[in-house]
Amino acid sequence: MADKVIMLGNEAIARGAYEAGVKVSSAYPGTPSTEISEYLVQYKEDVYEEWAPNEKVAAEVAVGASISGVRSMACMKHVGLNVAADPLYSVSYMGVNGGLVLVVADDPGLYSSQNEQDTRMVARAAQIPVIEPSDSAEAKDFFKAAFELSERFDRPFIFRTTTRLAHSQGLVELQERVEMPDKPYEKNIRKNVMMPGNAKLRHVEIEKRNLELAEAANTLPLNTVEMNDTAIGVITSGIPYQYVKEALPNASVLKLGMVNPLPKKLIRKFAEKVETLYIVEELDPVIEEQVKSWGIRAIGKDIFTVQGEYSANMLRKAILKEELELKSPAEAPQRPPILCPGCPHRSVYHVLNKLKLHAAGDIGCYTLGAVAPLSVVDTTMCMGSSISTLHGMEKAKGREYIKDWVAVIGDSTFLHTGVNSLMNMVYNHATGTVLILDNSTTGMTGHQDHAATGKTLQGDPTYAIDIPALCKAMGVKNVVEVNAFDIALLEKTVKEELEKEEVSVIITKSPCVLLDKSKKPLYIAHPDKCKKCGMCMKPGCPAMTRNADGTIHIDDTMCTGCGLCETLCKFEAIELVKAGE
Ligand SMILES: Cc1ncc(C[n+]2csc(CCOP(=O)(O)OP(=O)(O)O)c2C)c(N)n1
Repeated sequence: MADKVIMLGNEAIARGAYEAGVKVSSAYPGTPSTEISEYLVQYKEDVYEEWAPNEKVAAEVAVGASISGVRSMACMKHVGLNVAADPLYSVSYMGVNGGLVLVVADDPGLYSSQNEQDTRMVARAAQIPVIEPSDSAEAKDFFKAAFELSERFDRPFIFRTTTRLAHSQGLVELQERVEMPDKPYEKNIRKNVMMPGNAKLRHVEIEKRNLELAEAANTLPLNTVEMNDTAIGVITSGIPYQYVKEALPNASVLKLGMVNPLPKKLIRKFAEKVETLYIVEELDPVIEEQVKSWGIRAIGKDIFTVQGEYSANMLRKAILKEELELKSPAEAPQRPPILCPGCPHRSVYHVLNKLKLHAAGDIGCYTLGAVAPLSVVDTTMCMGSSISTLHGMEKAKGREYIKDWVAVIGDSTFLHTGVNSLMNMVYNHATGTVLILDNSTTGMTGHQDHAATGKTLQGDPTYAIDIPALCKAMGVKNVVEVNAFDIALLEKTVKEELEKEEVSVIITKSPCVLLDKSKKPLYIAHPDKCKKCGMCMKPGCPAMTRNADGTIHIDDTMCTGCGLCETLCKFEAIELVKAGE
């Protein structure tokens, strides 16, 4: 009997990749897609995988592997697909040799993203077919099906997941790996060289392929009909299918495993059999708008929201008009996100705050420099944007305007897309100051390595990109490295670099506090020496609280011994009582 195991959605996708005979995977971390690559490591004897510096590179690596004739994949979060959009639109014309699947994880409800975009919209625009599973078992099995369809129809596929699918568990039946023989490589410039004459012909070809796929979708086992009571019929897909089954156990359901292109005949037939047709899809009305455009009457976003996650109760209330008080999932007290105790970003922001500077910010743990009491970061848009935003301000308003501005970016984000922006500053005579907060990891997404950490995804040693040398090679003359906790030197350096009439880069180098597992030094606060001035509290360390009399208490279970408070105390009221190991 086949083994059955409980797996997270992301774990099941990794297993599906292994069983499908995937040989190459490239990814850039992004919640909720990151663990797919981390689970895939266990199959490293069979699947080569890597962290790429960004999603565009990851997608192109996968395309290259596909052209060479092997099954390949790339993984990213929804906003990562924007970074990979350039190759996406063109590989759509090229098609595949070995099967090619991009896993793209959406985040309805914005658990850890800067927007709530719907990947199905991007896929439709790029004419890429999309498969969407509803549980872990489907995550594995549909993933394998995606490769078969990719090769059968010569189309790259998107495998769309959401946070709920990625991070919930279900029973999965393990199967053997299919050892796919490599497809022969045949030189074919009409298919693989996208210059206008070739692309014109390929455009015609892919329209044809997509129509064939849409026709096949009517009978594909990925799309299933469950006929029950015909008073209510629901078209749904992905995780919302689970909510439909819970809220409306007697309804008839057309469950779509392939959400682009849609099975028009199947949908029409289903719609004819039910009295009232509902379309239940999280985020955008992608299925709904198409179905309605075919003249089929359906209820969708008229009563359901385009924001956030759905739930069974939400459907009961909207469809069955049950009087339910929908409780927000966050009944727990609201806790604003904060930097960890001992985080090196905190001392950098303390200095910037002291100097009353504004920061064009970026995406990472250090985005939290936007909130009180640090309150330094004024803008955050997308990865890599800090440096170019600062540059835009200077070009709009002149050098004087940005004298109290810096750009702030993490090491992983700098390598992702910050490099190009810095190049632009040097090229276009900018004078701004950029701080690279180098904590030697991709902290925000859970400590993934990157091109400057000296370790591969598998943890093997490799060449570490030298960030200061990289900046110098691009023509930045002022490159200074400072320990993030040396606040006196950092303050002096920031002041000096802001005065310079050319681009400066300050690299604050201190590893993420969570990377160091050794025993930490311990500090205590002496109430008798404490003058209650509050200096040590300014950076907002969560390990520090005030006693009833206004003196300071350091929570020894939270203190990581960074020593920032000791440095800030002018009265020697904070003492190191135990050295670290
Ligand atoms: C295009 C895109 N890809 C991935 C992500 C997910 N993500 C958010 S921040 C981040 C990198 C954080 O690392 P780093 O810049 O080193 O800063 P740290 O969190 O370590 O302070 C990633 C991968 C994203 N938001 N956008």
